[in-house]
Amino acid sequence: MANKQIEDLQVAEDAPRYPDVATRLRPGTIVSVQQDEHTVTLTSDNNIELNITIVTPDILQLTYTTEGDTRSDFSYALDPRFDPPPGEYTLENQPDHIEISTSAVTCRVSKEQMLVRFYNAEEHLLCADNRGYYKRETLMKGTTEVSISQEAPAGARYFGLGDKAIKQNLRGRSYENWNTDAYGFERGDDPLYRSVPFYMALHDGRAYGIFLDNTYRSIFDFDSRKDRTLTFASEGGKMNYYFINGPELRSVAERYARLTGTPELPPLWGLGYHQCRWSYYPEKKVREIARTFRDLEIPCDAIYLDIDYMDEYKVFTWNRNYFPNPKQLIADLGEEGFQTIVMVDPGIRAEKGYEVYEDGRTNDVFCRRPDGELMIGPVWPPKTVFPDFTHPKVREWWGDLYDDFIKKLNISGIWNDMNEPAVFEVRRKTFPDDIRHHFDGHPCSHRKAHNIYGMQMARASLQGIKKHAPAKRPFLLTRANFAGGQRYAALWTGDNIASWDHLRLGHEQCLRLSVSGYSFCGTDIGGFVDRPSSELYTRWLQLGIFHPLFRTHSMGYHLEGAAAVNEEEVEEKKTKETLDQEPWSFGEKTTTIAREIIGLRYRLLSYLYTAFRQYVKNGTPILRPLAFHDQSDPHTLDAADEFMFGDQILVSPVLEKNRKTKRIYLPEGDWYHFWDDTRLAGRQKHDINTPLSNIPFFIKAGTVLPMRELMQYTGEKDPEKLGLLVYHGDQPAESPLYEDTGQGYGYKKGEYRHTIFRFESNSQGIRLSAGSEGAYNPLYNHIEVTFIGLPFKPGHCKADGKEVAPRAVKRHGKSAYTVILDPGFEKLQLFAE
Ligand code: MIG
Repeated sequence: MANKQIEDLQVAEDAPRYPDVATRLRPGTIVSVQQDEHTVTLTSDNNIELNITIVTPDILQLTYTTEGDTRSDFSYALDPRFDPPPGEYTLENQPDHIEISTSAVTCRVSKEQMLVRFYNAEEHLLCADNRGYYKRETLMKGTTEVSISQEAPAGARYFGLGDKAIKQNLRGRSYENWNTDAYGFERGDDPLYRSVPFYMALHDGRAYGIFLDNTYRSIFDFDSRKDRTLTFASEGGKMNYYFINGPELRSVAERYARLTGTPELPPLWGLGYHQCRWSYYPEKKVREIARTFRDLEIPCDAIYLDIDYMDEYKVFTWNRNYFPNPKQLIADLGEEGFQTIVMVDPGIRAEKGYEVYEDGRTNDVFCRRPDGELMIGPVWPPKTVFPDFTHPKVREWWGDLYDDFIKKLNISGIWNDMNEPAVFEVRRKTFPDDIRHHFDGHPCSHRKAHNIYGMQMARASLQGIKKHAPAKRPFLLTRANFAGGQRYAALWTGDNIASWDHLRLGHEQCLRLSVSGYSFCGTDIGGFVDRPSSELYTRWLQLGIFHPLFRTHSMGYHLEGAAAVNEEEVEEKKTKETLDQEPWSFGEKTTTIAREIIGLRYRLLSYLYTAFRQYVKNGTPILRPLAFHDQSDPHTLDAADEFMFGDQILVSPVLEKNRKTKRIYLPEGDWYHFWDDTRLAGRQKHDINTPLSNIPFFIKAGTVLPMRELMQYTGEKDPEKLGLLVYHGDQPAESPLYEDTGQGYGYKKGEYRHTIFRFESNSQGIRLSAGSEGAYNPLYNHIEVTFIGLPFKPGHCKADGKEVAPRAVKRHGKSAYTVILDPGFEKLQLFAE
């Protein structure tokens, strides 16, 4: 019920006045029910309207409006390409409630107070309002809160919410979504760089998700007061949320990712190893780093130029002392197989005569204060203006700035930083609330646009890169982002620290991001702030193999977030210690291990690429906590370290110092220890050794694991062979393999090959078949199949009707067998002797 704090005041001459007056609204009784093809509209006696829209049978959208709400269904988060058939629904008007049902869910709304409950098709209650919808507005500020309070039943667990730096289960605390430059953040710090107002709940073995599509600062409280209440709230706008049905955690994550979109396939080199540093300069240094990778035979595909390549931090310029001929440098690096990625910040130096600034003024692209003045603030340059990326014309203008970079200089990748947007000197670290934004034709203040500023910057950058190099697959990295921004760019978790806890945090954050729609993520390997020990660096690099973005980065001599560094201080520091963080900077032993680790990533690239394609197509998170593998097994819920990398690899990284052994949990199925081929039973714990030389990971029995040929960079040469490791299992199993040229868009015209390997076994032998579709012919000329864990000694072997001879080989002191096959083989049978 509407409850005005101050009501029925007699306006007398001496009527009291107040600094502000608040109105609190809760729904009264439903007095009208209307329906059209996909939406039911319920209206209460105090004029609150609840619209329930059937998006798909598994996804319902709920929006609440009150008098004064300007209606707009505009959303940056939703993927415009997501256009599924909504499916049918039925509506029942019962004495005390309204019931809306699809084939998968029922949404029941009580007539008193409009309380909402969701049930599955078997009528199990999944999710229920306790106090339901609430809105607070004040005379001076307008809407200050829209929220929904639901029950948080005992035992329910909560996942998702983007990049929060805590363990998986969100329960017991509240979190804020407000993009923040969080240099040197620590465990539990909140908010961080990005906002993904989406979470998944798991209760009684059933999962569902809630996505709050509202860009204002939002608060998610997962029973922080221990009163079994979950509240999600925004500081403005409309209550607009999606209920996403499961029952598997995995399918909730997939549905969310399809609703908000996935990126295109990256270039294959984007999944290679990347080396970064704040900053490699001058040019000689960049060449030396590149050369060293090749000399030491440590694979690497990309090298980054951080802000020091610019002239006085002016975006789209070069410091000609450090980089006299960028075109030549980039071409030479390209010759050696290095892609160059450069940083571009949103802040533009406000300086007469600087072309980008002048041109931006002419085109009126910069953010303004309510009274029309430009928003000027300090970032790297002392006076900086900022494009309003929420304007389509500004995005186009911005995209065109990349013309020279992409076309003339042949830069392969762009790195967008500081787009929270970050502002120096003020404690608030960003724009004032009242800065104006276009918001694609829905003008608003920064309160509404803040959280999507970085996302729209990434969108503008991507648009420009693609426009100016339409034949190439783009590579873009961004720091800030919002739900749906995974469509535009990869991201890294920001300015972390070289500590053991940060290694664990990075692991937790990447899992969390991945199940929140954001698979293309990684951390600054080794830590951005401070220097890791050789052991910490090694363990971090090992975890990095299994993060889609695989990049070492560090701040080097840039002290404590200082702006331009004093050269003398740097020189002094250099003589005292080295802060280098290249794979060879930690002594010979570590260099050897690093070479092996990075090499392994390159051999696993076909597997990762296949998982990436599955993510692009179906929204399947590449990284998943074990609960997403088998939520019916309570042990998976507590497995903090173990995670799935794709469908068939389980990883248990070493996240602690000096660990010689580790107790791990394996879920249902049988698993092979990658490093010694022992077969381990699932649904139990195992003690394993954890030598520094490798990271424990396990392959599901029945898997056909593709192993790419080792190369120094992804496009070094045409591979001669593809390896297939066949891990024997008792159950039939399928393994996908996706292949294409790794670059360009030929795959969209059918130039790809998607193969499903089927593995079956019985007491007489095994059968392996391959079914492919697509017009691409892989470049290798043979396949080397290795059978691991055979429970019998092989006798004869037939491939597509022809006899082939298995060769016995020793692997990790155990016997395995290999056969050589044609790339197009369809059926192989291996009989027991
Ligand atoms: O305030 O460009 O997170 O990766 O090296 C520091 C310099 C600005 C922050 C990024 C970091 C980058 C650094 N930038």
